[in-house]
Amino acid sequence: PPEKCDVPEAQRFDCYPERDTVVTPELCGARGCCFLQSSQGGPPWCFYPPDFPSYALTTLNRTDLGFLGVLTRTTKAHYPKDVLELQLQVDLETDFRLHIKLTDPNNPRYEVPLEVPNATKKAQNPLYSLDFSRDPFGILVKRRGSGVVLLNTTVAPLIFADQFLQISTLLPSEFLYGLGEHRRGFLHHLDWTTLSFWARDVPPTESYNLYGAHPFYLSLEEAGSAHGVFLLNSNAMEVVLQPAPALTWRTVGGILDFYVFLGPDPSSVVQQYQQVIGFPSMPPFWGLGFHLCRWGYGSSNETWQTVKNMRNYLIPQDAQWNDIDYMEGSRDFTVDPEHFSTLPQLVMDLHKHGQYYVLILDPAISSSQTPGSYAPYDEGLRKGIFINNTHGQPLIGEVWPGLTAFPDFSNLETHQWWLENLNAFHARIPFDGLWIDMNEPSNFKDGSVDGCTSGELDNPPYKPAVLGGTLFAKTICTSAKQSLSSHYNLHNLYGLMEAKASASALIAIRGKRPFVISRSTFPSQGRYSGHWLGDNRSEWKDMYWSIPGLLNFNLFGIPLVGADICGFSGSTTEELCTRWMQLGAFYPFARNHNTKGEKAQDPVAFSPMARTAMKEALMTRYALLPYLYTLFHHAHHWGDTVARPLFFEFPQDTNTYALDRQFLWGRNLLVTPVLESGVDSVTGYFPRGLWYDYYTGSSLQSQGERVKLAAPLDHINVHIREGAVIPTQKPDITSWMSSGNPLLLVVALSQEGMAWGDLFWDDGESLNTFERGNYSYVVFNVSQNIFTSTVLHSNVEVIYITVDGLTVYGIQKQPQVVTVNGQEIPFSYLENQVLSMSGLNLNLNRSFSIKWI
Ligand code: MIG
Repeated sequence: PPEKCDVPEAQRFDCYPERDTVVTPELCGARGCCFLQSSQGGPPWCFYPPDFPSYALTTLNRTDLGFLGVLTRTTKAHYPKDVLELQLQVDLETDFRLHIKLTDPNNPRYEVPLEVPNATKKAQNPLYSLDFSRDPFGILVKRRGSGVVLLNTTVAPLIFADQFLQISTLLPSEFLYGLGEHRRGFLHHLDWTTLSFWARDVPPTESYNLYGAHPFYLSLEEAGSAHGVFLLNSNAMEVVLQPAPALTWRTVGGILDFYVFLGPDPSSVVQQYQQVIGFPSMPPFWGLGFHLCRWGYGSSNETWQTVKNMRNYLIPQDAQWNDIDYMEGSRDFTVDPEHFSTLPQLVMDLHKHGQYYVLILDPAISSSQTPGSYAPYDEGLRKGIFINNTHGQPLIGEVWPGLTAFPDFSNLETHQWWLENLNAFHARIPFDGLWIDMNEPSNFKDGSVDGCTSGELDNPPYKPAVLGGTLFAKTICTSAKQSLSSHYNLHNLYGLMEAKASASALIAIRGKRPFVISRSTFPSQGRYSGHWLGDNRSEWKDMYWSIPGLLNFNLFGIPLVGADICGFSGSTTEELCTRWMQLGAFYPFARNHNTKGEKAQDPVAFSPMARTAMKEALMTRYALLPYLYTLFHHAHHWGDTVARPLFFEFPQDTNTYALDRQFLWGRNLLVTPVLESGVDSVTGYFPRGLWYDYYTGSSLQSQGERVKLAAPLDHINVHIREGAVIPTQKPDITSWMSSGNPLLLVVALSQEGMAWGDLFWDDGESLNTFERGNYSYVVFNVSQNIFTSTVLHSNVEVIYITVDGLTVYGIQKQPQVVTVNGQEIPFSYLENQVLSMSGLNLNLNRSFSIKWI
C-alpha cells in the first residue's frame, strides 16, 4: 500500500461501512481508499487516506451571529446525488452554545420540525473559540480556558450526498455518554462500536437500535469539564466510536445541524441541551406514586382484586393500569364487554380512594371492521388522517387487532381526531393517564401487507446498521406519505408526535396536568411524556441495565423514566422481585409490569416477608415524595437531572466516571442497590466526604473509596450526602393521602456544620402552577447550630401543611437547649449523633428557625 496509507489503526476512518458486501482491495481501491487488513471487529480494512477529496471552504463571511460560508467539492464521493455546494452557517448563539449548520443552499432539504430558540445577538464572551480549515474543509472548536480541542472534523472527509451524510470528529477523551436509545453501560467503549438510531420495537439487546433515537452525547474533558453535542437530525443514523478517540456521525437524510454545549460542568451541559429541545413538563404528583400493571389480568374484576389486595395490606399504590386485554378485539377505544364489563365501576372506585387509572393505547387502528361498526377507522378515513402508501391509499399493516392503518400524527387534523376519540372514550372510562405503546410505529408485517416499493426511500443506497437490515423491518414502509414529509424522514418522530397529541388531548379533556408514558421517544419528548425502558426480562442483569437506562434518559431531558419492575418477560423470583421493588422504589417513574402468561408479580403475590420488604421500600419512596417532586420542579424549571450519575456531582473524581450500579436522586441521595442474587452485602463507591445512612443517621467518612455495606434482603442502602436538608413526609397508602401529612425535615450536617435544601409544593395537579405563581417555595438552611426555613414564595391557596419534625444527623455533642422561634422545646439525642424533635406543628408557609445550644 502507498505511503499515504500509513495511518495508525485507531485513526482509520471507515471508507466502506456497507455490511452487505465483503470489501475487497478492488472495491476499496475503486473508492480511492486504502486497504489494509487488521483484526476482526477492529479497525476498518478499507479506510480514507489523508488526502481523500473533500469539500473546500471557498468563502467565509462574518454575519451578525457568526459566519456564513460556502463549501464546494469538485470530485464526487462514492454515493449518488452528491451535493457539490453546501452552505455553512455558524452561529455563536450564547457564551455556552454554538450552532453549526450545513445545508444545501440550492435545494431545500428536510429539516426536523422542532422549534428551537432563536438567537438575536452574538455571544460576547464565548467559552469556545473557532478555527476553520479551508482545504480540506474542517472545523475546530476549542474550549477557551483550557485550549482543549472539543471538535476537530479535519480527521476524515465530509460527505454530503442526498442519502448519505457523514462527518467525523476527534474527541478530547474516552469518557463519552448518551447516544440512545441503546442497552449499554453508561460509559461508552470506544472500541469500534457502531450505534444505530432508528425507532424499533424489540426487546432490548446490546447490539441494536431500540425504541427511541437521541443523537446527543456528553463528553468529559480533563479536570472534569464537560461539553455536549446534539445532532438535530431525525433520519436513520449511525454513530461509530473508535479509540482515536473519535466519533463519526452517519445519517441517510436531512441536514447536518449541530449544537455544541460548553457546560463547563456536566449538569450545565444537560441544562443547555434542554434550553434547545425544551424542558420536561411537571408531572402530576400522583405520577410519582407507585404504579401497578400487567398484561393479562384477564378481567376488570381481577384487576380490581389486585387493587383491593394492595389496599388490604396497606401497600402504597397510586395508579392501576390495564394493558391491551381491556379492549375488544385489541381495538383502541373499545372495552371487552364480557371480561371488562365492570371497568367503569373499577375506575370509579379508584377515584373514590384517591387513586388513578391509566390505560394503554396502540396507535394502529383496526381497518378490517364492517364499515359503520368502528367509528375511529371510519372517521379517520373520512378525515384522511392515516399515513398513505405511495399510491395515496392508507398504508395497511398488521398489529394486535389484525389489519390496521396508522394515524399520521404529523397532521394536526389527526390530533383533533385523536382528541375526539379520547374524549368520547373518556366519557365511558374516565382514565387519568395514557400509556402509548407500539409507537415506533410497530408493525407485524415488514412495511405493509403489500410490501414496500423498490424506490430509494425503501431501499436507500446506504443501509444503516439497523436490526432487520431494512428500514421498514417491523415498521411501515419508509416511502409512506405523511402530511409533513415521508416516513423516511419522520419515522423517529412518530412517538414524539403521538405523545404531543396525547398530552394535549388529556389537557383538553381533564383540564389537569397530563400523564403520558411513551415507548418511542425523540429529543423534546420530556415536554409531553415520560418513558419506560421497554420489554426487559425478569433477570438480574436486566435489573442492572435499568440504571444506565435511567441515567441516559435523564441526560436526554426525559427524567420521568423507569423500567418494568421485577421484569416484563420471563418469570421473576421472590428474591429478584424483592430487590427490584427496592430499586424500583427509586425509579423516577415506578411501575411493576409483567407480561401475559407469567405468574403474578405484584407485592401481594409473594410471601409475607417479601411483601413487607416491598411495602417498606414503597413507604420510603412515599416519605421522599416531597424531595422527589422538588427535583422534578428543578428538572422542569432548569433542566436538571432527577436520577443523576455520580460524576455529575463529583466531576473531579475520576473514580466516578464509569459508575452505573449506583445513582443519585438530585445532588443528595445516593442509592446503592443489590444487583445480584444470594448476597447480604453490597459494595458501593462513596466519593470523598461524609455520608449518612438515610434510615439511622449513622455516618461514614469516605476518602473516595469503595465501601462494603450490609444489605439483608429487606433493606436497600440509601445515603444522604453531607450538607443536605431532605424534606420528607409521613408516608401513606396513596400520594393523595400522604400529601396532606405533616413534613419531617432531615438534616445531614456537613463537616462544617452547614446544610441546605429546598421544597417546591403546589396542589400537585393544576396546569402551570409554577408559571402562574400558584405554589410555595421554601429554602432550608443550617449554619452555626441554627436551622432556618425561609419562605421565598408562598401561595395561600396551596394546601396547608405543617412541619412536624426535624431530625439532624451529625451533631457531635448533645445540646442542652433547643428552641423553636425562641421557645424552648423537648428533644431527643441519640448516641449516633442524631438530634430529633417532633410535634412542632409549624406552618410550612411561614418562615421559622430552630436553634440548638
Ligand atoms: O407486542 O401490550 O412493551 O409493555 O405489555 C407487545 C402488550 C405489545 C409491548 C409493551 C409491553 C406490553 C405489550 N406490548
